[in-house]
Amino acid sequence: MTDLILHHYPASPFAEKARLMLGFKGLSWRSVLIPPVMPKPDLVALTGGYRKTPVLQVGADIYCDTSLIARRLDQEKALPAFFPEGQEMTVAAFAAWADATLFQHAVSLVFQPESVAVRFARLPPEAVKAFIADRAQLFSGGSATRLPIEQAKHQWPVFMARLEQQLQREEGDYLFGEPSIADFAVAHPMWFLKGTPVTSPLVDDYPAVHAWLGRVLGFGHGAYSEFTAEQALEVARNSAPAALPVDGFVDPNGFKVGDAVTVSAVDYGVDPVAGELVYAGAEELIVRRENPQAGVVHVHFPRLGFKLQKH
Ligand SMILES: N[C@@H](CCC(=O)N[C@@H](CS)C(=O)NCC(=O)O)C(=O)O
Repeated sequence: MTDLILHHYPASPFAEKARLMLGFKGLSWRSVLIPPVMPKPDLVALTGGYRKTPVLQVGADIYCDTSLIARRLDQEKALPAFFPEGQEMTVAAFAAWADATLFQHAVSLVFQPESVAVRFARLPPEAVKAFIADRAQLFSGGSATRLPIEQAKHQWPVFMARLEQQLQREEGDYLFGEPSIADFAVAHPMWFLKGTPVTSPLVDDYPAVHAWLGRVLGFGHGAYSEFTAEQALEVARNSAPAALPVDGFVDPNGFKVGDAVTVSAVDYGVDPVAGELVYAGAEELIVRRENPQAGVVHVHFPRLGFKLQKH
């Protein structure tokens, strides 16, 4: 069973990034809806503790973080590529900036009181309170901080003017000519802002960005069908993890295959995942773990933005 299974929820911007990446590749996938707040027992049974959204499952292999999910999808279907030949460094670095800085600004803008009042208008006050408490917990222990709204408002026009200028060139319809991971990483914070009329002018006031966003969102989500968390766990239990990559990469901190380790994000959602290190490469870390619900799984993380510690 090698179906692509995306664990996600509709309102998540990073999940939208992943859905658009699947659409861009024209892939078919299974959709497992997860809760937007903790607890997420079925997801954590697969990841071993990682709680962020989305997570991609392929059999008994679990991929955390959209930067790694993009690389896994390129393996699944090489073309069209997220990292076009000759532009690998440019588009990866640009995407990392957008996923961190641009997204952080969008979060601050979306969670300003005027926008929250509209976005959460139909939710009962307790649900809003629970959401805010969950997100405070999400940030505890990590290096990321919430950007004050004044600072987000102050800086946003700089980013938008630069994007507008980049997209006004005539060399192609996308940020770097042909589509790349950079487009998907910039599109999801924009999609987030387009969620209510309070914040949508922050995107729509820029005509080239507005037109470009229409093209990226136009890739759609690919073909998907609903799947339950229990079905996804059954797939994991009934599958064996894929063969491990083989290369001569030497971990700079001396971690070796077989070490008992934890892997955690450094920015936010830093919940550690404990297991046996089975691969430490230049881009990717893989930890083997076992639990009764999921069986033996390999949990994959990007090296960038995560830390490895002895367990
Ligand atoms: N670097 C991560 C960021 C993922 C992320 O921040 N996701 C948000 C939702 S858009 C999240 O996990 N929020 C808390 C949650 O869903 O529990 C990635 O690229 O996947």
